[in-house]
Amino acid sequence: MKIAFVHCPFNHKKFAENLKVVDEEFCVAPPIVLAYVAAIAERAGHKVALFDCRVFRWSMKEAAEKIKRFGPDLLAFRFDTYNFHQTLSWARYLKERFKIPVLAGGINFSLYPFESMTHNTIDYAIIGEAIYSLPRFLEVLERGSDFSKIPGLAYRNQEKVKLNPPTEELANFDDYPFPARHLLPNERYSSFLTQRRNYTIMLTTTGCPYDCPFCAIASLPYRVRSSQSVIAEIRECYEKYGIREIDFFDATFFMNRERDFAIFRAIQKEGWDIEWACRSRVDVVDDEILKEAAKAGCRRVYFGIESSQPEVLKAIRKKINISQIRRAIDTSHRYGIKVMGFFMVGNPGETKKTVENTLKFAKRLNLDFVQFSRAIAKPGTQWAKDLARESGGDYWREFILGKVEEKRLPTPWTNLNEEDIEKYTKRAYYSFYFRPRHLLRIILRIRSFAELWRYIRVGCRMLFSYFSLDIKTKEVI
Ligand code: B12
Ligand code: SF4
Repeated sequence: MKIAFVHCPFNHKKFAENLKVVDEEFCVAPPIVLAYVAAIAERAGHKVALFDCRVFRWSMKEAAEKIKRFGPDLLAFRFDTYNFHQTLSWARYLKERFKIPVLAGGINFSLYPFESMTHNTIDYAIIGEAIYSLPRFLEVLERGSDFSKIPGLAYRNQEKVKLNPPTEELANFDDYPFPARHLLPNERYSSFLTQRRNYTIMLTTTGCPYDCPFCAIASLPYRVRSSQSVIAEIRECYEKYGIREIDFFDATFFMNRERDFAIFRAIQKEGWDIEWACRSRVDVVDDEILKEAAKAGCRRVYFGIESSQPEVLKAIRKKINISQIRRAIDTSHRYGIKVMGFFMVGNPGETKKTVENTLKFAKRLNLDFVQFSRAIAKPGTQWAKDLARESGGDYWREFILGKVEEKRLPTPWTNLNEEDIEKYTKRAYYSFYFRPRHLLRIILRIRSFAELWRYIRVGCRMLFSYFSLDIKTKEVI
């Protein structure tokens, strides 16, 4: 069977946590999830192609022309919640054009399977993991039509949606094939902070063992790949795809010390000239691990800090404290690792004063980069469940059903209103990045013309967004 995996363009949504400029400029990353699913189909003996319409900026029509040359029997899409309708419109267009079935999967099908299947464009969907269900589904689709025994499959039978429960058993992450990077234009990807090409993203764990109520990853099962598996994937990236920079997208790296040390030793022993970045909690790092990470090419760590106010950190159940934050940042800097701090504006109990204090703290910490996001009730989180209970309706469910427009969600946990949160977030970026000392620090570190151009472009957009605020807001912080 010939399967066309399609990665559609997506853009900033009103309910998103990030400012538009951040969503649009932060990264054009490879669609690694689709590359995983494509690799599963390929391992099962099918012919696959992956069309990254986002990176090539293809219109639907252009994408259709490329896909036509491949001549698929099946179209496959990954759906997240935010971009559900945007992806659906692509699926609808291509399905009408090719008159072939549409297969769907992705996190939104674990959260809202029935609601997603109310849209007739989607013929089949895999709920949960594709590793075992997808090969079985493709086999049945090719040879027969009894879908009733495929775990985690959603399909239609005489116009009725059928939903087979997914298997309870969780696959070992080591059993996954490596993402099918041979189907991707690896030389085209980059992030705002990328220093080298080729650049890729990689996953060495899924989920997270913590349970922060605002986080969508907290509900996903935590699985860890072995050092051997990760090292083999790095080797493949380095030798086969010329990759020289890796962004580990794990929710929180540095949680499995012995495994991590084994990975660091292998990178050094093999002499792989790579630089890498990762995300981490501040309370799982220490001198030893950051020192070894730096020796193995770690150049940036993104720490989830969220707030400087103990009462806010307590309210969001982050389970970290100020001295852990300071220690993690100072230690990273000691070993030449740059630090990005993630903060949220509009947390439970947040006031103008707490935002102001957090911003002052971020400046004092000597962070290299910051990201301020709006605290929102993301789909699948405890906050979203609480909001649905208190407001008597689940916005995300209604959104998938197509009954409500894209809009900002209420934040009843703070007295700050929607406008305040938006303004303080913009103000925080301006106030952090446009300090003369910080600007000079950035300029002195620029390593290429491309990097300079990136900073100018994003800087101008941030300035524009700040100057569109009214005078009163500018004076707030
Ligand atoms: C890597 C990643 C990305 C990558 C790659 C995405 C891609 N298209 O391949 C990039 C950086 C591009 C990305 C972008 C975005 N992401 Co993202 N991403 C992740 C991340 C960190 C890891 C996902 C992963 O690799 N999992 C490992 C794979 C093996 O497991 P899996 O995802 O569960 O996939 C399995 C099944 O779902 C199923 N499956 C998945 N897709 C498909 C498709 C088909 C056809 C089939 C049959 C099966 C199937 O099979 C897979 C293998 O078993 C997750 C957070 C997390 N830790 O999970 C966020 C996450 C999924 N992303 C999220 C979001 C919001 C986005 C963006 C909207 C962000 C933005 N505003 O720009 C965009 C939208 C991207 C898009 N439309 O594709 C949210 C989703 C929330 C939601 N309910 O919608 C998450 C949970 C992060 C978060 N903190 O909220 N993302
Ligand atoms: S915020 Fe970080 S630590 Fe908390 S659940 Fe999410 S990924 Fe884990």
